[in-house]
Amino acid sequence: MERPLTKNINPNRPPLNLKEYEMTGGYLAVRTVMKMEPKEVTELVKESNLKGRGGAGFSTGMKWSFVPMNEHAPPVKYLVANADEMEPGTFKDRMLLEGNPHQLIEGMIIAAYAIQASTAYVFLRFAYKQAAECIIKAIEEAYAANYLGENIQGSGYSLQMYLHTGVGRYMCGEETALLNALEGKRATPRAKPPFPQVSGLFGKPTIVNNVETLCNLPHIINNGADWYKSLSYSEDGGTKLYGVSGHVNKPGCWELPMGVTMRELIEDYAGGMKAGYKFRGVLPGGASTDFLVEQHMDIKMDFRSVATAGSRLGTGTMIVLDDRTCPVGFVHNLELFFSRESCGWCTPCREGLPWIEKILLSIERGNGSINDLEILDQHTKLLGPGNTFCALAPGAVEPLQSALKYFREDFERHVYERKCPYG
Ligand code: L3W
Repeated sequence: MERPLTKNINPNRPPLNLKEYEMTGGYLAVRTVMKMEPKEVTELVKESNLKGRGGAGFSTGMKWSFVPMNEHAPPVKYLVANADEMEPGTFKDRMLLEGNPHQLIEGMIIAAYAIQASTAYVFLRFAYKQAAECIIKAIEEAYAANYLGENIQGSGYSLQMYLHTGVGRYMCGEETALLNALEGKRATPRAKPPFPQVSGLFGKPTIVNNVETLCNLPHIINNGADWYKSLSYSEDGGTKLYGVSGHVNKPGCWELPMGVTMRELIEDYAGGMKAGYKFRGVLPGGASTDFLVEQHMDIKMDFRSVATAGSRLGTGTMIVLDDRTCPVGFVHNLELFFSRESCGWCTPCREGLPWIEKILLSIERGNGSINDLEILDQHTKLLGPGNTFCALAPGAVEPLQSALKYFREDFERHVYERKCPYG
């Protein structure tokens, strides 16, 4: 089984420095793309079926192809690596940032060249201090070796790269809020369209790609689209960094073929449930996705299959719910997070999420009424897709709406017994 993204990551030693990275074939792909037309690079990535790993699964090559590249296109363009990993339960990008920072930088140079960006930013989560050190050092080494800066490797192409650390807001993971934050403004989302590919940072064409997405690029360039597609068990190309947390024997993060089943992840890689705990459900892609339950154990963890089962692959890092954890308390904790992280820009999200959180707290403490369940049901629709400015609130109500579907009895017991049955 090939693991291109993580094969050179060893958590017990510092990440590869530039020389060591070059010895593993690092930066060969930069030399290759500099001899290609930018359009050819985009076509190759489109052909590879690489889909965005930040949660939405949008085709990467397709996204790049929306950047205006004709003679009337603005001369200034930007590339941004979205490293603002704050989705609850998600810790996959951290592994790549701390484990092999040059792989990310090489991927960014490839993406920047494809859209002819002159400046690239790594937008990094505030709390990722160790990752910041790794990225700063790698950027300095890449400048010193002329993989960044003026006239890269004599190609005539120049690229400047900067690290920008956020201040710790979940909202900054949304690409347009991220761009506002990078401009020094309050991190509220922007209306789409126009999409950033046309009007992004400072109004210029901008591509925002997730860290894992970018780390795939050197391997696609070096080995081709067919090789990349062959790594996968599904129609989506490549491998995926999957994670499992919760009361399992071996919580962790593994690079596996895209499309392994949920059963393989939980039973084989995470070692099954801990003694004394039974599986009840799973949020497959961080917290802002719908629960899947026992009947879904054999579905493939790829974008289409998880959507067909009524959820989303999201970030691919799953949170397991067991039979000794109260589903109401579990969901309340998540809604507390989302309500605090709402940027307050649109009314349904600003007002609706704290309302949901208060109702859930009241139910959890045994003070809820059966009518509260009806109000929660209504709110999952009122805050659903199309009713809010961005994806934060629709994502936030996904665990709630599916908990009301699969664990309704637990909600009702809280109301009728006037206490949490889990003690
Ligand atoms: C041009 C169109 N471009 C879409 C582009 C768009 C963006 C990408 C995805 O949220 C989800 C969210 C979280 N013309 C386009 C187009 N694009 N239509 O494609 O866009 P979109 O709107 O589908 O999603 P999004 O707003 O980027 C991403 C979910 O991911 N999520 C959160 C993860 C959090 C992290 C983290 O902490 N690292 O990843 C988990 O499930 O809820 O639904 O670039 O421009 N017509």
